Amino acid sequence: MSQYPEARFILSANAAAQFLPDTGREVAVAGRSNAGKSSAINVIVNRRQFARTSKTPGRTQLVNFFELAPGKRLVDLPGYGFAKVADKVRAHWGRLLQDYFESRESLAGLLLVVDVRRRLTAFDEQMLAFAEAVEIPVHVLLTKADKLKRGQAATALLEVEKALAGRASVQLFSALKRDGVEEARGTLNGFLET
Ligand SMILES: Nc1nc2c(ncn2[C@@H]2O[C@H](COP(=O)(O)OP(=O)(O)O)[C@@H](O)[C@H]2O)c(=O)[nH]1
Ligand SMILES: [Mg+2]
Repeated sequence: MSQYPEARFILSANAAAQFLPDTGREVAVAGRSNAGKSSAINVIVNRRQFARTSKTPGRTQLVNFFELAPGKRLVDLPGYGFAKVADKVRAHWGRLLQDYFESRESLAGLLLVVDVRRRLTAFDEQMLAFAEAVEIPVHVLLTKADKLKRGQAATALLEVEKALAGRASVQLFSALKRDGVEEARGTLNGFLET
């Protein structure tokens, strides 16, 4: 059962003019492509349909708005493998994200999805900088934790905690094993409510 039974995809935006009205509260979810963002969103919201939506070709480079409940939104931000994209695409991405972070009064927090095996990348540092500039809290999901042995995962968590140096809270997560889901949901709900 989804705790957001009315959750639905609303629209994809390629420019600030297309963003939804800036009312209520919303939480953004970001992650380098292939980090496991779509899988994390599905498990946290408990709606398989969300995966299909974000796998729609073309939408991975757009800002995707979902309504979880009246006045509460989840926003799936575009991500990519940092080294692979052309400068033009990266410039557009940067502008779109900057417009998003700077314009949204309703933005209450950021969930940053990071592959636990990669630690923090340049992409993640950029997202942390965007969030810091507008003073919103960030929670890092170190996902695919099932791919590491327990001790390795614990070490990764400590290393990332140290690298974050208080800029964000952080937890281990596995969409596959459904580990850390309650903690992630608690953080999402906290961002949407406070
Ligand atoms: N083992 C494992 N694989 C995962 C996990 N989360 C995602 N994946 C896999 O990683 C790949 C990318 O996942 P996806 O959610 O599409 O990543 P996105 O590009 O960030 O949206 C897919 O093959 C997923 O099945 C996880 O927690 N554990
Ligand atoms: Mg995805």
